[in-house]
Amino acid sequence: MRIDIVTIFPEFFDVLDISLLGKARQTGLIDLGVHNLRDYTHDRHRTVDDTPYGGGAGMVMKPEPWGEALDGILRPGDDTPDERTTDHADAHTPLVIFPSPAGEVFTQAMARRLATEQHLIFGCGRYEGIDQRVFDDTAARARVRLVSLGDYVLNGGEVAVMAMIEAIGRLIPGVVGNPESLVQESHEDGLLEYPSYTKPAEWRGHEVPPVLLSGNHGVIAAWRHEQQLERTRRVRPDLLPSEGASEDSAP
Ligand code: 5OB
Repeated sequence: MRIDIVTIFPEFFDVLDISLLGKARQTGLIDLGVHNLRDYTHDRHRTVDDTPYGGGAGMVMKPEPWGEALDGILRPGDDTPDERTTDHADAHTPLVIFPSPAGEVFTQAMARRLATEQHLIFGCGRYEGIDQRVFDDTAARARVRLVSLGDYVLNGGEVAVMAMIEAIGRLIPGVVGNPESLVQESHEDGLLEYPSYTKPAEWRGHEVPPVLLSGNHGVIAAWRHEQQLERTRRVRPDLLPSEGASEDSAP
């Protein structure tokens, strides 16, 4: 998978050289390009923002540097030139993601779909946002999505992009060594994870639940599933299908 990031803080992504995803880059599974938005400005101060039309607090990111940066990344021929047509709705067309609190919420299901893409481009906005015409202009050449990490405030898109790349990257075949470990995770089966224990069997007076020492794999699996349900009911009831939903909503 090719991943491009446009940001005014390129050093922020230096940490992608290490850890699991750093290995995926070395082996060629992930091909990462980080682009400094200021490299696409032409004034002495490398200005990327300006005051909003219509007034209001804060600054808005200017369209021109974004246009030039994305022009270079989306240059025709960069992505399977022979199959390039007017059809933008397939995994061969780059997908441009702008992290935004105004976007659709990022989920594990979205991460799974994004892990099948050939080329993802992340545009990290700062300040109060990016000139709307950047999204409109880009949508004429590529697929564009605004994606939110959740209902809270961040100063910019960088942290959101880092989280998305970690969630997506580990789902690319070969990036995580043991595919079994992927399906056991919280959210992969729609439930939270069961509690885990390792040795010693007793620590500071706390015992490992005896069922886990029983050696009976059927009973252990049933206990773990019950723990998942109990936990999910208690802290994330929103993840469970509500019992009344099907009756209440007549077709
Ligand atoms: N808040 N997801 C939640 C976000 C966010 C703020 C952002 C980007 C993504 O700022 C650009």
